[in-house]
Amino acid sequence: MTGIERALAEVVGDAHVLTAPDVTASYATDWTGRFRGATPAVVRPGSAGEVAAVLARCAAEGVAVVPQGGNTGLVGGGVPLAGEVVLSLRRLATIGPVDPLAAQVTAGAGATLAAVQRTARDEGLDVGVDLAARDSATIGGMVATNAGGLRVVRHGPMRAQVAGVEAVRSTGEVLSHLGGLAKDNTGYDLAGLLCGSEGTLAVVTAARLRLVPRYDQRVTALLAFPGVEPALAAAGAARHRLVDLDAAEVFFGDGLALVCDVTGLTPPFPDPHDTYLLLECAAHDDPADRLAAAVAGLADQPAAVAVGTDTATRARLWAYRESHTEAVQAGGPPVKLDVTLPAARLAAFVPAVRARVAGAAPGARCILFGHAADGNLHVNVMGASGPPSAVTDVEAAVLGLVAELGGSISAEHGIGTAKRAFLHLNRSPAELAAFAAIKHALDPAGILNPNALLPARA
Ligand code: 2HG
Ligand code: ZN
Repeated sequence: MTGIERALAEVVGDAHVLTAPDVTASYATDWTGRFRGATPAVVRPGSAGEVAAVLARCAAEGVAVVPQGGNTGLVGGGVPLAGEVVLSLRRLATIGPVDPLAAQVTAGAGATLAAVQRTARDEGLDVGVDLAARDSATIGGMVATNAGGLRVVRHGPMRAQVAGVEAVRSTGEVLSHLGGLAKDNTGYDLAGLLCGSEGTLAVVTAARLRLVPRYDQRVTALLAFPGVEPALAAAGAARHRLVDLDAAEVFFGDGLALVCDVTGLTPPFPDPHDTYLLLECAAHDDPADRLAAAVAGLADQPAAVAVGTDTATRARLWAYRESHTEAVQAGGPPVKLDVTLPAARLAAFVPAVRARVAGAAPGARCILFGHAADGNLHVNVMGASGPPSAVTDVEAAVLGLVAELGGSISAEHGIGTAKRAFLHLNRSPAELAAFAAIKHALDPAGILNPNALLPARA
């Protein structure tokens, strides 16, 4: 062990400083395999106090740290790309009792979303955010990245669920504000600031979460359309008409064919269609009639409809959408982009982005899917991951188009390391200067997640 590793072992115990390369390897690579780093040590503290002592020692030695939860991020924001120490928060997995009156719970940073969902559901409540990586994604990482997911249309992103956080600065100071008061106008909203800060300002160790009602009656409908315009018009109509709309997801014929090829799922309809819209309603009473009436009232009727009210049918309809990430990944690490467009420009973006990708990387496959009601599309480009310059051409082409259309280059996955060179497309020099000032004020040693979010210093 080196000097810093011994110092960290004094804090967390020898068993919680991992240094063997075969053990640390999985902490040094992201889920897609696109971002690969190396680390001298993975440190696994068991309390906020230990996180504080670890950070204080790292700051004293000028050792940079990459905080990491479930390592499900898709933008390289949790990968030690320049040999940083990995600070794994997974041992902070305690979930407090649910407060049924306030409808809140406090969860440790390392608790998985699925574990918190189970705790909340046992009390007749639920977590407002849901996403496909629920079994591995952790609350700390979800706060740090302001995770979005499948229910944003109804409950908002992670920031809307967070009523307070506990976090540790690189100075070793613990910021704890977990009271969860509904009204609390006592100064800066540090919890809000830390949501989406991607581990660059402080390390989130726990969060007080607002919970939402647990809706036991769910109905899911998959609608097929001949083009993207009527599908998005249907998503907009559903949003206005259905108070219990829980999700409105979009995907396309090429993505569905890929999903069916890779997973062996049978296609939902005998004939292929251009665009698919998955709507889900959830309520205390059966929302099936309300959903059927909304579909019947659509100006452009879908060419085909499949409805699921039982768990197995609903799961199959969801699998067409949720298996996209895995199906794309089966072709090797793709270029992954995650963008939002203004609602009125989303339909035009679809053919435009396909054309830009074809221009930047001839022969690459552009698989689009996402959260229709949020204007959020995931642009996955397969077969363009050759030389890094070609990847950058695709990224520059797509993100440039997004910026031209007034969109965001990161809807829900964050900037990470993948998009830091493009942040200027969305953020002015004045905003970036404010970001730098905040970073310096909270992390004066500059050791927290140095490769993520903020543009590299010249
Ligand atoms: C989803 O919506 C996730 O399924 C992952 O945000 C998106 O794989 C992706 O690009
Ligand atoms: Zn998504």
